[in-house]
Amino acid sequence: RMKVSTTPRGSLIVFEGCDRSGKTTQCAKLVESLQAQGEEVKLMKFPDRTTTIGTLINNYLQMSQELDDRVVHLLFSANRWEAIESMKKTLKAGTTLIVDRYAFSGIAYSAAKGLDLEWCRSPDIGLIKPDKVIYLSVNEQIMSERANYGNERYEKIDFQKRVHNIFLQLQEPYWQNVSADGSIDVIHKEINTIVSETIRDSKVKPLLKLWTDG
Ligand code: T5A
Ligand code: NA
Repeated sequence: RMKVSTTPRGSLIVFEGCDRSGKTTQCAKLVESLQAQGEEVKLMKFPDRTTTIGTLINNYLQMSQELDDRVVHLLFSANRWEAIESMKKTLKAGTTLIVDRYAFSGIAYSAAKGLDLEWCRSPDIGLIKPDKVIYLSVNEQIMSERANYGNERYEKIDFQKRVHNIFLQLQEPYWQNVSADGSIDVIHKEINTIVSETIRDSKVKPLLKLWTDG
């Protein structure tokens, strides 16, 4: 007889948003509070600049290298695919993944440069489908106040507005918009509630493929 694994799986929780919306800040606080609640949890971020592909992406973002828009788009996608087996393993072992950016950033930033949205989506079809996407949305006023952007390639207000508008077109039923205008702690509490529910609900659900299943 086949032995059926009974370990409840972990959840895939993705954070998306424009630059400086507070994703990294909120991911770190969330991981801390989930660990305090006794959850098995691991933090990841895309781009993962530590791999060979990630190094190419980093050079591009820091303007030390020019690449064709399509090339860099495919590199961002490949940087997710190279992580997929390890993500699957982690989730199946019961560990929740908190992921700072995913395929939706891939589409939003490339389409904001003028590439066709459906072309941008195709290389990421079949990645693991998130159980929840938390979209941190910042209003224009706050965005310009936090606009002491660094020197990376996409850190300009008008470009960020285009990115935000494309993110809005990508929303699906498993997305949750969270206003990122308030204090770090207020935003954290709202996120904590959403994520605790998601972890509870996804334990017995199968892992699905993004833009392929359901
Ligand atoms: N990209 C990414 C693509 O083009 N394609 C892709 O497929 C992917 C995955 C790098 C770039 O790559 C693009 C998108 C990006 O342009 P990155 O490495 O995630 O992506 O970018 P980072 O520079 O690391 O992060 P962000 O600029 O997106 O910032 P965060 O993480 O949203 O914001 P955070 O938490 O670092 O906060 C920014 C500042 O605001 C303060 C923080 O203290 C910090 O100083 N802050 C707040 N201040 C007031 N009130 C609050 N509530 C605050 N929350 C945070
Ligand atoms: Na970040």
